[in-house]
Amino acid sequence: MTGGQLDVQHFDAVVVGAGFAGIYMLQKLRESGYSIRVYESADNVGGTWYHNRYPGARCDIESIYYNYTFSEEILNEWTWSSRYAEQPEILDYINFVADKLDLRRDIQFNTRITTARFNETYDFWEIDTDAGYLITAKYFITAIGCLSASNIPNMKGLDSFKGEMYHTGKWPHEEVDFKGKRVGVIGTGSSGIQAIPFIAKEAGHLTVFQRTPQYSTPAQNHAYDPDFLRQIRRNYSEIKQLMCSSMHGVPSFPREELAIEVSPEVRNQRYEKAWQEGGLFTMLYQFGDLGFGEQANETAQEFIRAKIRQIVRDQKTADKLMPKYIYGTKRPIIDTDYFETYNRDNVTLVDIKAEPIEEITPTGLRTAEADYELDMIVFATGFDAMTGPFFKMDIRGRGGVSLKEKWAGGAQLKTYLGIATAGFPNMFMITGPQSPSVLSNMLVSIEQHVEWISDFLDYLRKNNQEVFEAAIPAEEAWSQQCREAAEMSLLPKSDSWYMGANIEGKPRGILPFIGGVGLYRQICDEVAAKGYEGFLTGQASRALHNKSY
Ligand code: NA7
Repeated sequence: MTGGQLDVQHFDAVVVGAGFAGIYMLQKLRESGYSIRVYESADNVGGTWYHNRYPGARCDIESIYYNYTFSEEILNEWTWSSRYAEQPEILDYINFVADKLDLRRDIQFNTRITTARFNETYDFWEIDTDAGYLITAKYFITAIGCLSASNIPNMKGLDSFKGEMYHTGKWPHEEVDFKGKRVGVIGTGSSGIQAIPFIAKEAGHLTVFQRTPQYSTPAQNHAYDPDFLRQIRRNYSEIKQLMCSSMHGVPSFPREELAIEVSPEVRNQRYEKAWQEGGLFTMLYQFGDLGFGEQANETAQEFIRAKIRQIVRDQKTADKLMPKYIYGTKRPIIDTDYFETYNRDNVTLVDIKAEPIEEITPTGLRTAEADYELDMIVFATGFDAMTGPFFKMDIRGRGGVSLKEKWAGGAQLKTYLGIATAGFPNMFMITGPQSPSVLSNMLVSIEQHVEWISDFLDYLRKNNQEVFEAAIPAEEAWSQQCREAAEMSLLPKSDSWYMGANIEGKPRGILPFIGGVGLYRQICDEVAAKGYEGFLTGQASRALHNKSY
């Protein structure tokens, strides 16, 4: 406050979040001469990689592809140590980029955006923070990540627990000591499967509470050979082109050959090779029909189930670990010694479908069958994916309508390209719902969105257009296209977070666009080439309503 008046800072753009997306958006808009401020609730850059620091946390995309590609200098100056980088190394990398580009001076840390309202009289966003001051910005850009709203299930007695309690997605910065403790892990998604082998090595006893058994294949992580890295650097422009035109943002493609058309021997040889090679999509890419044909998919499922039976010595435990859903309809998981961990004497597996958790007690938890005494509970229970991070803020567009009202409570999710949504002028979402995002190497998706948004802003400036908004028919058509694409795949057949099925009360529906990053890029480029078709642009938001596109 100065002289009894509230200080209001104005920027061309306000970006929420200083993870990979936010800091690249900052760099891009700074280059184009916009005034920009990034707000970040944490005390440093990193986003997902700042918060997900549980033991064993590492990326499931190969390091050489999981980095920025916009700067040759940055590419050449950074050397990854291993095939799948650990969380501290990725966080070091983000810090390295932030320092190199001198980005911190435009980032306000320890500040959470609580509310953003579009002011239709003046055509700017009014933004409140938990630090209590107001900001205005012409453009409001979310870079809030897809998996940043952690999900702790609302279990009876949760507050009564007297021991330590953690969520993998909000891991403390202080070291967590498992030594000699009785630890319970709830959840066996990617996070649980990464953390469990690490915790088991230290804990006195580890009890894993599993709801859905998972397919997981070995990551086959290893240190990088310097010669290999030199070769990658030499060929990076070609590699980048492959990543950008691919399905999942990595430079490989599914084979065309169909699993149902080859002999069982050929199938098993391929699956065995994939198992030995490691990689997130390696198994799924062995045949062209694994993502679409249930019979074909069953062959990959059976291969993995047989591997689990071979690895896990106790047959009762192995039975509990048998996954049954359609492989690939939940995000594939890669691990290091996950199934082997169940051969340890200090590890017990509890199937909570057979004996549901009834309540958390002061000293542990109670299932329908038994009481488990625990010193620590680790929730590896995932996230309210993609839409959840938006609902942590109160975002209001035209007529004061909130985004939550628009998307939640049974309403169908609607966006245009996952970048914008009708009724919310001058707002961009980086890797928003209905973009490929979580189904891809996030870095490829982030760079594509940031560059596309930046080009669109330059177009608006050049054409003296003050406001843009997704047109309703364009949004309807895109959202329909997303649903139809999903229906052609096997994804809707599983209760995954891709379908919003992990969160009680969340409307069921496909969250990402499943058509792949190559096709998606092509669509976005065509929209741009046609003068940003599907967007209304003009001098004032009030006039946009009368326009057709
Ligand atoms: P995920 O993949 O959503 O996994 C969450 C796990 O927690 C999964 O096993 C869930 O079982 C389980 N879960 C969720 N809610 C409950 C309740 N109420 N009770 C018991 N168990 C529960 O999250 P992750 O953090 O592991 O991974 C998220 C992404 O990060 C991952 O896909 C990668 O992209 C990186 P369910 O399968 O729903 O039965």
